[in-house]
Amino acid sequence: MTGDTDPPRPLRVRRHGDDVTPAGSVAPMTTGHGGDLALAALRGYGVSELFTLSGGHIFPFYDAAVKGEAGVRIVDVRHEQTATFAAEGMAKLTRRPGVAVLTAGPGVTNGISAMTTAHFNGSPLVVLGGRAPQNRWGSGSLQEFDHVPVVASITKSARTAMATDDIPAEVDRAVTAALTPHRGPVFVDFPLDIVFGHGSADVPAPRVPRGADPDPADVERAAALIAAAERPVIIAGTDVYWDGAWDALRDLVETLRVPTFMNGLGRGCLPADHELAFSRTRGMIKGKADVVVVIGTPLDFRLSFGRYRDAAVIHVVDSPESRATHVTPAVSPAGDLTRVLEGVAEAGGRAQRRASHEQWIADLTDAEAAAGAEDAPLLAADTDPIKPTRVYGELRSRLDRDAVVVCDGGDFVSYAGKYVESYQPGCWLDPGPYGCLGTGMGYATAARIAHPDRQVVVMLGDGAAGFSLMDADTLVRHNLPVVIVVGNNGIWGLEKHPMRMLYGYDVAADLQPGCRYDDVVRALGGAGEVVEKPGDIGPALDRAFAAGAPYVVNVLTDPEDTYPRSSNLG
Ligand SMILES: Cc1ncc(C[n+]2csc(CCOP(=O)(O)OP(=O)(O)O)c2C)c(N)n1
Ligand SMILES: [Mg+2]
Repeated sequence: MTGDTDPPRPLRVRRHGDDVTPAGSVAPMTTGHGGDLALAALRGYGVSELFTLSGGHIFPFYDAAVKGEAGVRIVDVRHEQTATFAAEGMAKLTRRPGVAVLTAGPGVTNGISAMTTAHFNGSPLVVLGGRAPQNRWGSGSLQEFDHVPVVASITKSARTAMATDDIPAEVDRAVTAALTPHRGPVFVDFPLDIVFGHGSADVPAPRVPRGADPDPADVERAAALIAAAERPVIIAGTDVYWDGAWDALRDLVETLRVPTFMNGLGRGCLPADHELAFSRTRGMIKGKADVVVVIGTPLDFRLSFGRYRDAAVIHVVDSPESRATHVTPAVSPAGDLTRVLEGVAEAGGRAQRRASHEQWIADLTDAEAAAGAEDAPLLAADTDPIKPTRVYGELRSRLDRDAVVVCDGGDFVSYAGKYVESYQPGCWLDPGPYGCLGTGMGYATAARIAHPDRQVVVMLGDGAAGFSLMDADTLVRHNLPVVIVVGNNGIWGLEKHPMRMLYGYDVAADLQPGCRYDDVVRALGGAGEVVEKPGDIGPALDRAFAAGAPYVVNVLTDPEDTYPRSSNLG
C-alpha cells in the first residue's frame, strides 16, 4: 500500500525532504538490444554500477553498460554470491536500488543466499538473470532452469521478460516494487533470444513510492502511551534508515525525551554520542521499561520476540504487512515512518498526561557509564594470546565519524556490535537477521565504491573469511583499498563453544590455527601482515589505513575466548 511518489533518490544518502531527480534525464523512447532497454530503465533510478560474474547469457547488459552515454560501471567479482551481496550492500549504502546481473542457471542459484538476506533486510536489491532461450525452452539448452519459482518466496516480484519491447516496463515494474515500502529484492530473467533481440519501447519515468499516511488514531494512541509512560524506550531499526526518517526520529526523541537504542541500519540514525542514545543497557529494557516503542524492525529474536514482561509494546511499521502476527502490540501505526514519527512527536507534545522521563534517563545514563567503565579493561586487554576485545579497543580510536564498518562472522563480530559506534546513518553493515556468513567482501566492495573518500573496514571471523576472501582479488583488480581485519581464533567459535557446552565435545568446529590469510591476500596482489601481540595491533591498523591497497590485518586471537551471550538458536 503506497501513497504518493517521490522522484528517485540519488547515489548520495540524502536527508528526508531534499530528494532530487538524478542528472541525466530519461529518454522517452529507447531502441536497441535487450541490455540497452534494461539499462535505460535502470539509469533513471541512479543506478551506476552492475555487480556481476561473466556468462554469455548476460553479454547484452555488459554491452549496454560499456557503450551507454551515462556510463554504468561493471564490477566483476569472483563468485555470484559476492556480486549479489555487493549489490545489496550498494542499496544499503545509498538507499537506491543495487543491481546484480547473474548468468543463467548456476549464476542465479549462487545468488540465492544473498537474495534471501536482502529479503530479511528489506533491501531494494534488483537481480537481473540470464535465461536459456525461450524459443527452445524444454529442449535442454545449456543452463536451462526456471529460476522464477525458486526465487518467488524470497522476492517481492519474480518474472520473466517475454518480449524485447517489454523490457523497460518489466525492469521499471520490478524496481518500483523493490522500492515500495516494505522494500525487498526483485528478480527478472531474460531469455537469451529476448535479450539479444532488438526492440524499441518507451522508458517509464522513474518513481520512488513512499509509504501511506498512517491512521491518525494509531498515531494519537502511540503518542499518548509514550507521553504518559514513566520509563519508555525506543528501539529504532533498519526501516527508519530506508525511509530516510532519521530527522523525524531525532525530533521525536528530543521532543518526548525518550531513551533510544538502535539496531541494524538504524544504527547512526541518532549519533552514538547523542544524550538520548544508549547501547550498553539493553538488559534494562526488559523488567524496567513500561513502554517499548519498536520502530521499523520486526519483533524477532533480536528483540525478545516483542515480549517485554509487563511493558506495553508499540510497533511502528512502514507498511501494514510488516505488523507482527505472533504478538499483539498495544498499537501498531503503519505508514511512511517520517510521517508517523512526526505525527507522534506532534501529538505527544500536546498530550494532556505527560510524565517526566528524566529520572529514567538519569538511571540509564549512569548504567551506561558503568558498563563503559567495565569495558575499559577489556578494550585495553594486554593478554597473550590476544583477546578479541583489544582489537576493538585499537580500532575504535582510529575510526572517523563517517567510517563504514562491515561485519561478517561469529563471536568476533558480535564484539563489533557491542563496541563499534555509529554516528551517521548508513555506516554500519551487518548481515541482518538471516545471519548469513559471507556478506563481508561484497558489502565492503560496495562501500569502497560508494564512499571512495571514507575509511572502509571489514571485520571478518576466520571462518567467515573463507566464504569470500578470494574477492580480495576483486578489490585489487578494481583498485578498491579496504582494511580487512581477520579475527583469527582458528575455529568456528560461535559453533565450537556451544557444541562443547551441549555435548561435552565438539566436532567440525576447527580451522587451521594461525592460518596466513594475509599471505592469501598478498598472493592476490593486496597486502597485509599477521599480528600476534596486542601491542602490535594499533600500528598494524595504521599501516592498513595508509596502505592504499586492500590490506589484511590478520590478528591471531584467543580460541578460548567466548562472546558472553544469552540468546539461543530459537
Ligand atoms: C552461510 C552460513 N553457514 C553457517 C552458519 C553458522 N555459523 C554461524 S556463526 C558460525 C561461526 C563463525 O566462525 P568465525 O567466522 O570464525 O567467527 P568466530 O565465531 O570464530 O569469531 C557459523 C559456522 C551461518 N550463520 N551461515
Ligand atoms: Mg573463528
